[in-house]
Amino acid sequence: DVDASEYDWQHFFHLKTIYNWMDRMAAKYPDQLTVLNMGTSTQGNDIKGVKVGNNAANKAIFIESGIHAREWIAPATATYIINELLTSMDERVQSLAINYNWFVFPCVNPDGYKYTFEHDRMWRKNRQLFGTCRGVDLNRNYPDHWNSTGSSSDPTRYDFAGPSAGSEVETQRLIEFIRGNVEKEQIRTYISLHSYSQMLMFPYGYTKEHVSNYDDLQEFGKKASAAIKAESGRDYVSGNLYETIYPSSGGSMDWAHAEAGIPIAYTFELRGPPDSQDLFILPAVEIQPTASEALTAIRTIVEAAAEK
Ligand code: ING
Ligand code: ZN
Repeated sequence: DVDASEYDWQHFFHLKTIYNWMDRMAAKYPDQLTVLNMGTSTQGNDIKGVKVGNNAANKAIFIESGIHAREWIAPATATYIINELLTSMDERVQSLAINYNWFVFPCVNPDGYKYTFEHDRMWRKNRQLFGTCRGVDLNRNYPDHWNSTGSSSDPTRYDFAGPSAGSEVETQRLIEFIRGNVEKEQIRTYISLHSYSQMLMFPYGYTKEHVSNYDDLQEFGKKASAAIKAESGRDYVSGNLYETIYPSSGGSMDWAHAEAGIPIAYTFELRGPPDSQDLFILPAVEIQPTASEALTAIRTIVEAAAEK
């Protein structure tokens, strides 16, 4: 563990350190950054995030990461984005900070994230108890075509959808936050960060039927992959989630788009390691380039949507 002042993007950090860092940033940038708390998790950990920007006329972008505990690159990317919005010398990033308000919640599964640091690096779900086993896959728990495809009713499985739609408090807190802010804050873009596979995906996950704005989301996704290719040479595949990765229901992105009415919704699968061992364990030297290309993709999507 390090002091929050030593926070960087060359290491992966414990929940407590990420939260300390957010508090430090709020103290340093009191006019631009506010720390928010959605509430507490199953095991009583705070689900903290930040709002960057406070121009009430601006539309907002919501970024969620760490819904899967072991995908450490996702929270690291989220804090990178927060930092860039406040400190970047790149005029294109400065424009994003000026023209949008940003809600970023780096660890929406704090119990699971802690567990990957303290007990089992490969844990994915939350830590809710079911008899002799634990954990709901929070990205299968959302109340939109819940448990209809690509999820399990078996609590021992990694993709357990939970006992009912929206059963988990982590799911409930995020839903409440979005419902309470989507209109007031004009949240028009929703980004969910995962690893690994290098993909930029949009709804739906539960069906191959096309969303009403399929052509726009496809176009923005293709522009974003081209921008990543130009920046780092990496190939990110873009497309609807069902056909690009695998059918799956109850994901936060489908809920955000279909139930909360947020038109622009993506799930990013960020980089995995260069060799094919331990696919969730990305070398820390990859944090900077991975997070940078993710921000480039978000910027490209937001800019392309603004031109419509
Ligand atoms: N992939 C995502 C998963 O939850 C996904 C893909 C996203 C499915 C959104 C459903 C909805 O399985 C990883 N790597 O977690
Ligand atoms: Zn994931």
